[in-house]
Amino acid sequence: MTELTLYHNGPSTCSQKVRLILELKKLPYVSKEVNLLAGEQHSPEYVKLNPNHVVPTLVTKNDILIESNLIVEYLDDAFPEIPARPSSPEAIHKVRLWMKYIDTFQQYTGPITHGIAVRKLQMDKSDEEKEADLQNIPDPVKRQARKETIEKGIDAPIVMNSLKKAGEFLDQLETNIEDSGWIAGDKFSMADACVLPYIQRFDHLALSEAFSEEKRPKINKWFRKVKDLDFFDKAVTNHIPSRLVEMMNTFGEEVKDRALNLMEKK
Ligand SMILES: N[C@@H](CCC(=O)N[C@@H](CS)C(=O)NCC(=O)O)C(=O)O
Repeated sequence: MTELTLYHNGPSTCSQKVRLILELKKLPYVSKEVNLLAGEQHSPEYVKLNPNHVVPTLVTKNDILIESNLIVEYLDDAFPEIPARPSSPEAIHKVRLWMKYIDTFQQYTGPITHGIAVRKLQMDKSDEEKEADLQNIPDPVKRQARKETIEKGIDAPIVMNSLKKAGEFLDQLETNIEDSGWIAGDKFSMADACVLPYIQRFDHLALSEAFSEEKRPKINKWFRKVKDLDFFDKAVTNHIPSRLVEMMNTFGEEVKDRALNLMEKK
């Protein structure tokens, strides 16, 4: 019997990766939802577990683990019965390249999501509440970037640049999906788990035209394959309130054409 407690958030991309691997491996865990919109990631109790004020955090019998990609690696090392890595060293190298890439790419998803949708969800907050939210962000660079994103939305330079990076990410992915239909090797692996949440997010933000059958057919097919996995809903869909998906979609539709153009800007 495993003794794992996951501090996570339903829609959070980094949390989705970990839940996908937990479900792939059929590992039971105690679920502790951290409400990011309410700022629970900044609470003193949570910051003791994760000093970076972010989700996810995995608590095991012996340790407190942070960093989603490293948690995924840990799960495969600790529970190898159902593997999340392919077997050939070359395919494992490809998995690692993708994990490294995604670790860098993660910084662009926050601005895209905040710039298109989260800023709209925060409109009801008073100026004092908004300022308090900003002051909770420990890194001053990130704090300033978030401020610009909330104020200017898709016109904030950081959001525009992030959308361009998203287009590059999609190009990279389209050329890397193998004949097997997966990213590395012949099965769903931690590389697919780490990439999926970003494609899912673009889909929620009404940007799926960027990987339509005509535009990026391999991603289109891959995304359908991942969603067909028998543990997909348990790991992903069931944790994301449909009301939130509808809102992300509505706000995405409002800026969709410009966002898609920025994604394709070379
Ligand atoms: N490198 C970290 C990044 C974690 C991260 O940025 N998590 C986001 C959700 S996907 C978060 O908790 N954001 C809260 C905030 O920005 O206030 C990881 O991979 O675990």
